[in-house]
Amino acid sequence: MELVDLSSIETVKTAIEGAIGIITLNRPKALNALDQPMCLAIDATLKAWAKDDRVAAVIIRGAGDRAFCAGGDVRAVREDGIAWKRGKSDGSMIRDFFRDEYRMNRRIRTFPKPYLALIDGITMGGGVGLSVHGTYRVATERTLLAMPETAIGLFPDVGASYVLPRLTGEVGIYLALTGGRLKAADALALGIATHAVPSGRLNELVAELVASIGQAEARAVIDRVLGCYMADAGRRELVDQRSIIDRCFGFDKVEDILAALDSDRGDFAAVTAAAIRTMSPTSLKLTLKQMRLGRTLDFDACLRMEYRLTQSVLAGHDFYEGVRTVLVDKDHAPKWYPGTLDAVDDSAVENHFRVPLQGDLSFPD
Ligand code: QUE
Repeated sequence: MELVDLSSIETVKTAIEGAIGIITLNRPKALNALDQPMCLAIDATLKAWAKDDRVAAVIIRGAGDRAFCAGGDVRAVREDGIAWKRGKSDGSMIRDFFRDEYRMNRRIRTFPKPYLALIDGITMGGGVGLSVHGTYRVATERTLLAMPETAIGLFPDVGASYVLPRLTGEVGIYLALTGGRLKAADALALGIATHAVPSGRLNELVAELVASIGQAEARAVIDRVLGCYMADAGRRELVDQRSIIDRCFGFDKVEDILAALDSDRGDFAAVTAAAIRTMSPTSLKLTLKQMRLGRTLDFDACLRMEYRLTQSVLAGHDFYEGVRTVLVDKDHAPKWYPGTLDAVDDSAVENHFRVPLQGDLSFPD
């Protein structure tokens, strides 16, 4: 097991100020992308703070001025996967990174004290998992939030199969398939954010919370202080499209969703259909099935389903191509395989949902 002291890694800084435990993601050059040691460190910290009487609440934020957290360190996962396919790695990162990330997501969801994420800047994929399962999500005018995994041959994970299908109407399915980006106003309207505060006031907000939270009544104090910092979140953009989204994304086949979008004359439908057509066909089909199933499953079962999917997706093709085209070569010219929705048959989709050879995700504590 782990021999390093997880409470003191450079990429995750922790401190207790007043009665608040503060976690700072500290990989600003990588937009605070999460790697496995960071997941383990956050998990261990929360496990300790859950029982620590000095800590009445937790704040998590990102270092630097661009991102809260851009996602998982998928570049590193891709490299380990390539080495594994060549017999040059035991593939432990593929098995263990997602396991440890999802266990951390569950730790946040079950954390017994108020947990507040300052989602200032880019908040995508794993960054959504670090925030949306907690008590409070504070957005700013710089928030840009999305689940963009279908663009990298993956699927929305970190509990997205629990959260997205429970959003109003078909908006969550739209976000999952297109990777659509939300700003503060839409995130707030959907309940993905709970508050909107000007980015320039976040340090002041943290200082005021540190000064005013005692051991008891942390929740009431946080509610009151956040209320004082609430700002106008700006214009909602997605509301205007709600009827199109609900009309077009209610189908159980991606082909039917595209047909519905194609039969709509508006710009939004055209732009949306074009965006979907750039995504991995396999990812699109997995994602839609995952979202429909997730609606019926509890949180742990959603994480188990997602873990199963990671193991089969990482044994396949499109994740490697997707990370290559978006993050390595940045040519944005993916060659998906299979290359069309037609060519992805139902049995191939079904197979992705099977229990992997190494077994299901478990939750030891
Ligand atoms: C989809 C994703 C991710 C992504 C882009 C996508 C993702 C992720 C990153 C990312 C971005 C900048 C970095 C970095 C990672 O981009 O999960 O290390 O510096 O982490 O289209 O899922």
